[in-house]
Amino acid sequence: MQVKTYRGANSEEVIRQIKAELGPEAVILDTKTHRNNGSSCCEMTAALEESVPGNNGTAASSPFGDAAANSMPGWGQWHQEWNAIKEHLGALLRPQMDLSRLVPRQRLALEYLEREGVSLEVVLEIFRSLSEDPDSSVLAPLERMLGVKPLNSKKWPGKMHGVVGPHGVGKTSVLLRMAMRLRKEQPGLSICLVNADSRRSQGKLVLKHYADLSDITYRETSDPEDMARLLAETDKYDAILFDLPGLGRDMPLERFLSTSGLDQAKGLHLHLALSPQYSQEQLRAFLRQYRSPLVCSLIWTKLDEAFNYGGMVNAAQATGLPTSALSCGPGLTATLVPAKHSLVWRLLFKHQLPDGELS
Ligand SMILES: Nc1nc2c(ncn2[C@@H]2O[C@H](COP(=O)(O)OP(=O)(O)OP(=O)(O)O)[C@@H](O)[C@H]2O)c(=O)[nH]1
Ligand SMILES: [Mg+2]
Repeated sequence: MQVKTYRGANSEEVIRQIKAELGPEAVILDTKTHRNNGSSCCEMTAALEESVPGNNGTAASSPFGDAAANSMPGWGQWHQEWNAIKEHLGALLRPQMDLSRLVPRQRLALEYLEREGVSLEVVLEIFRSLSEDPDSSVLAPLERMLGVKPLNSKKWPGKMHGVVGPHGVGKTSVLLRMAMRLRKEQPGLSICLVNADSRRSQGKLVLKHYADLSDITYRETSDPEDMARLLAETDKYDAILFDLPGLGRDMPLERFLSTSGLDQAKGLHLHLALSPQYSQEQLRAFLRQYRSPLVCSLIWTKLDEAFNYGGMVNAAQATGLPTSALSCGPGLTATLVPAKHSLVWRLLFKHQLPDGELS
């Protein structure tokens, strides 16, 4: 473990030094404030576990960027401690968030976001950005944190897509809505729906039924041999959509991908389905469990059942992943819309669902 002491005029300055030198995984072990020739001086001792991959001061900004970290023994424990420390740091920094430095419009927006479940860490970052420019809108820093990349064939030209996420979050529904949309937009397309764990998935009958009705090929894979056979035949199809099962707590996505043989799929894009209904703790746990370089966007489901939408900003900021689609309503005729910033802001600030219905 690398341990070093940093000094500066205030805690923000010292934390900046620590982040720049040790990267975001550094842990603060001790904080002291001294008076030096009449002025105050902040001193922090920070530590860094040398075996954490990417900890050379240039750690990837996205926790999804490093697949190896997922398999590290003790990583979960480390992450838990870091989260606790970040909360303490937030509490320390909170008094410095002097809202009177903002114009009333900015202050109201920031207070609203906090009530909406946006984490203190994110609120502090927005505060810093707003306090530098009284004319700026809260949407400017929000747009930097929450990117969008609408789920349509122009923005996502790859032919293989899969939906992953917790049990019951709405993966099969999203996948079927994707397939229906593709069929409607491009009637001649040869589409294959793959049930990638036919032993466990509950959605088998639904998938098969809708595939039959819509002239879509239905395939099942239950082991790496089935998967290898399917992957050898991808040329037959224009679009291949994978329905993946929810994973047990002790099964990280990376392990599932390698045991199912899906890690061999070249050009596969996985989309992580989550719901803003989940608590911050649950969202953090799912983001850890489903981290993988193959996961390239977030799809938000069950928007009609959520009471606030701050978790969408927190997850986007924590992962750096763009939001690609918004889903609401049960049944297959319900809405799956490609994400746009205007739709996300309407949800966040007005609780207006993507189909225009007010919650
Ligand atoms: N209200 C609402 N219900 C939804 C939404 N999406 C899915 N559902 C319902 O949630 C239930 C579970 O949906 P599925 O699509 O089977 O979820 P899943 O993630 O595939 O579930 P597993 O495969 O069992 O992990 C079904 O009853 C869906 O109709 C949504 O956006 N809003
Ligand atoms: Mg399912």
